[in-house]
Amino acid sequence: ALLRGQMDTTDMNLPSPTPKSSDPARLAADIVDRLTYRIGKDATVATPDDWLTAAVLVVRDRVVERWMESTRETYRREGKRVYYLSMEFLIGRLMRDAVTNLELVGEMQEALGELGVELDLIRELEPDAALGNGGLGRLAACFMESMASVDIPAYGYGIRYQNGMFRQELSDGWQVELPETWLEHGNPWEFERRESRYEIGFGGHIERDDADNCTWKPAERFWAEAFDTPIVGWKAKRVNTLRLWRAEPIDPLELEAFNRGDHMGALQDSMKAEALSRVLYPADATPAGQALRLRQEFFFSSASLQDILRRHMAQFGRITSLPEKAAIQLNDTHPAVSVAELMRLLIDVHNLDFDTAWDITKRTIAYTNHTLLPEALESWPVPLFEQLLPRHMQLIYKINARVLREARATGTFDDAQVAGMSLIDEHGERRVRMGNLAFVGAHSINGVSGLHTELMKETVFKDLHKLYPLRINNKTNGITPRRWLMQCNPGLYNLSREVTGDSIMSDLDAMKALDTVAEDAAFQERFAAIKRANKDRLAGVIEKRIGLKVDPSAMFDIQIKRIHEYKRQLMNIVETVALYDQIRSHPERAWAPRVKLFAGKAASSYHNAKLIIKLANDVARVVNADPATRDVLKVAFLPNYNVSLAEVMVPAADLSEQISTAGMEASGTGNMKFALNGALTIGTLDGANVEMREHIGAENIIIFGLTAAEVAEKRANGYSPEEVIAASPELSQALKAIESGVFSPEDRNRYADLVAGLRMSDWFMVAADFDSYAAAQRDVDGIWAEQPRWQAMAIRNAARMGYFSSDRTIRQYGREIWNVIN
Ligand code: GL9
Repeated sequence: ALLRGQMDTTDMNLPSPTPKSSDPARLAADIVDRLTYRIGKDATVATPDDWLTAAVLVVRDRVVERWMESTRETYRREGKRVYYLSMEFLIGRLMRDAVTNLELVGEMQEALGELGVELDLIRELEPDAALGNGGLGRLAACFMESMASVDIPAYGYGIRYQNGMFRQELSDGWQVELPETWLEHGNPWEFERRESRYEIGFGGHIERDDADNCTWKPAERFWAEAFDTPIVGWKAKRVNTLRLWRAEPIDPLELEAFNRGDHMGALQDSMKAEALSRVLYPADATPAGQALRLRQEFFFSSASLQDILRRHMAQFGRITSLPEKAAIQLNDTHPAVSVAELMRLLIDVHNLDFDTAWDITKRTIAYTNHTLLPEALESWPVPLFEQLLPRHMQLIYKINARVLREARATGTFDDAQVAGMSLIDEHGERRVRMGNLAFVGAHSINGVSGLHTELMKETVFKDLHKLYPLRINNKTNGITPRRWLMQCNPGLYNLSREVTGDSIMSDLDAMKALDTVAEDAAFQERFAAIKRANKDRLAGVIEKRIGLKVDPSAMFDIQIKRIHEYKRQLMNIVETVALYDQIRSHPERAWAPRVKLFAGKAASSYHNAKLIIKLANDVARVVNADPATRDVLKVAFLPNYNVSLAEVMVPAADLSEQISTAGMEASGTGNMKFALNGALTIGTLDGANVEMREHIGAENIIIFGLTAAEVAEKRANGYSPEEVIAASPELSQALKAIESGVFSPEDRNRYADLVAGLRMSDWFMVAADFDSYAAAQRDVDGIWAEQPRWQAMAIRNAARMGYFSSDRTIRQYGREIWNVIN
């Protein structure tokens, strides 16, 4: 063999790699080394991007040893591995994450300093990896970091989109979407694994042999090629792998066609492959419904499962032990086709019988549901499914027959209930229900907050829950305190440690010690000074981005998240208009100065969401230009919200807006980030807000509005928004101003339909909750006027967020679903 070493290296006496030093002088020399030999540039001509790349390569080197050791350790121990399958990983920038978790911040600063380069400046040049839409994708990123931090052997599997989430620009206040090119300067974090590739098929037919064994003969075939990014846990205890797949053509160039002169046709395969991993669907909580999306879902599910089975067989040699050695977590229904693909691989490739395969599948797979919005439940037209994945369609019918047999055998379900449990929706065009497929193919189905999990049992999965009552469980979301406290708010982190000791990054519950100094005037002053410095920095960003000057001593009131009607940015804007009216009518009152900040992207096809962005900008234009309110009210919409912008806005917030219609936000995770950074929350009893209130204490959070049960009751019994509006002079006046064009004099009808929607149906209960919201805002003003009280509340918020560390969430998954820790 050419490579003897591939067989057995034990007695070969190979030289070991040079251990990587973390001495600043050594780091500096290594950076120059990478610049010279890897990038091929002299220090005198190196651009800031070159310095960043060189620095990343040096940091990456420090990760690799721990990475290999982690992999070897799991192998030696014959440990169980966790596989997190997700269409989205919103990881953002990795430099600061890696450097802090390696505990090399000071050393890297010094090393770069010696070279005349500022770490904080080149860090800002790193592209923000936005391979996700919002909360679901960011949760996957926090989970990856936590799994490494709590020492769980885990792989994240997803798609290496060439274009992630679009870049948002504002043109005259309207959202404009532009492609994001995060790979423009290459990606020094990743390792391309040309040897790790799998064949992915679509279409074609099924061949059956005499023994009734099936083989799928796809008509189209591609490669999935792996790119690995190391994910460093806290103190580099463990380094896990994020493995993202890129599609490659099997036939990059059909020479025969090319020679015929059909140059485009010759590249057909390449173009089809490229389309597969080209772009992230930017629809938040509404399925795209296009064939390409289903192809993407199958592409990464199949590649990941083939990789998982290959690794399992290579180490254990016996497919039936899969559930003891692998836990596969499906992040929402996007990878739900994995249920059918795992069945196909077990039956057609590993020659198991259906029953054994079904048992293994269910014991290996678990599913997390992230939303109850009916429009978000994925389903695919049967003809499309059948055409792209004929073998999977067969298996789904077989699985369905079995589930429906089990349901009927209980004798407790009527026909309508059985139809609701079916994997096939038979109303109108027949469709494959991905949520039901994920449910029946999993041993665990979890929601992401206590409320959401209970609602899941009562609504979408009511009957499946009755049939399999032990499967649904709750795992309340969390956030990683490394990125969302230590890295984004070093001031507060360092101040906290004076009181809590050094353990908070591995034990966020230790923040509780801050309770003891919540009323301490000297501590409050230092706490407030840190907030003020963070606000000064954000004020600088606001001025730079949109040219607006804001007063950092005013209350920073922030709502940042995807723009969605259920998240009710509209209610916030309407209340802003009402407040503006009030201030103008009563200039003599002592108004609490506020800066109202918004940021977030709207799905490209979501008309009302885009209109809401425009409204925020229109209101901002009028309010900010009015000398009558100049000293007390400013409104700003910051473009292109992403993880990096969140890292600046979250630590600068005084007030966090978490005001979704109760029952509609599955959890929320921004709510947790704000509270941990010492903002007060104004919010509804929705998602994780409910549990935040329990932990923070009802006296330290401002709750208003209808409960989920009250919302359901109102919707069921008919609710008349017009009556509610008529009874509220503030709301009436604000709506009249908006619909009559006060904020859009150049197009007076711009908001007529939007407001008519509130008057006529108001599904999201904006009118119903308005007065309660406005009153809560005035309570907030009252607290703001008593600064010592505000500061005490803010400190208690930061102190009591320990439960919402994603380390806690991941440990619960590890114990209760994956069985990887005891
Ligand atoms: C979401 C929920 O809407 C959030 O409430 C929840 O916090 C996150 C994480 O569990 O999941 N579900 C969902 O589809 N999105 C969420 O944010 N949207 C996307 O990010 C695509």
